[in-house]
Amino acid sequence: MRCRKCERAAVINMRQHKLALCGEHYSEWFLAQTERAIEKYQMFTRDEPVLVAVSGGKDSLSLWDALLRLGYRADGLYIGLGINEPAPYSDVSLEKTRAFVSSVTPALARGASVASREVAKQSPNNELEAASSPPPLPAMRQDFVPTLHVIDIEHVYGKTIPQIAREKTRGHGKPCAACGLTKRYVMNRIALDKGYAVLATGHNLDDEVAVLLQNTLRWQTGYLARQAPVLPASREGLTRKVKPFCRFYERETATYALVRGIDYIYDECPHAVGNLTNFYKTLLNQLEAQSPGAKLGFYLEFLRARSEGAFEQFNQVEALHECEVCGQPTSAPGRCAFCRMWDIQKVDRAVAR
Ligand code: Q46
Ligand code: ZN
Ligand code: ZN
Repeated sequence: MRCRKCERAAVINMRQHKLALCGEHYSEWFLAQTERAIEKYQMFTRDEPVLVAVSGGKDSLSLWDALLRLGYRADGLYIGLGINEPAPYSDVSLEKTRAFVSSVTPALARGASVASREVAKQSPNNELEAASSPPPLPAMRQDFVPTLHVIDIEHVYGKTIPQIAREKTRGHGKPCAACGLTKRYVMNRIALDKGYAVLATGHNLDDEVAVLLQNTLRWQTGYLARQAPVLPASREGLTRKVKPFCRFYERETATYALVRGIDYIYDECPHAVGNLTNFYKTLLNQLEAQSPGAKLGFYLEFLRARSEGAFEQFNQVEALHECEVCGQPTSAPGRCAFCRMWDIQKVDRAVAR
């Protein structure tokens, strides 16, 4: 397969776009599409500081990389969950994130390429090995050096996610509910406290469509009303949340990471194995194999219907209260779910934060 633009060996063939591209032209295309999504959905401007939630995985590291190359003022936030059984998932993901920062920081300073052929060679995708040279980077601003914020949950709150999950009913079975609540809280808190205009996450099209299918099968109209590339800061205490990669297939973000030489953690969190979202992803992949573009069509048509007001009546902002401990918005009076789960009692916002 040859690149549509230059006849070099293609690293990816996107059937839904009928487009095959080499590493250099794919990087260009990927960055242009990212920029287009940011502008189309009015996510943020070049003057606004952006906080990227990074997990060490391909999506979040690619997102941070792409935003930096596009000239946005993007910092990273890594949340250490303490998930190291049965495999050292958290330790390895922090290592990968730190390695990314140290590889990209000097590159940003000198405007050089960080693409690594070594990583491309390790790729299971043989086409990538055919890429003859690492693609050059687009011009990037020289006046910004990104910061990585690391919040270690055990260090700040006294327990790892698996430990708190074992203690609380919320964590029965898998720790995902406790983990999700904690991550959402900490991301919002740090974004607000450190003055970021917006919080960006690396959710890709496969993630979004799996959630969409899940919510549609159950006609969760409230969730459908709130599923969007941009979640505005609907009230004080909540930050704007955006998903610049929501139109990229998972294999597209993986290919960008490989082409750019980003070394990410390949393994999923051990608790993600066998979850419902992965089951829906498998179903949707079967659909996509029969009908290329089906996932993208499902998502974009949903966004169109949503923008035409199909779910407007279900988009009710709950009457929110202020948590009596940390001050964060909460649906019921008293302590918020986070402060209750972590048993934060007193008005000590330094601890809650
Ligand atoms: S990190 Fe946390 Fe996920 Fe692992 S424990 Fe579940 S929610 S699966 S995105
Ligand atoms: Zn090309
Ligand atoms: Zn609280």
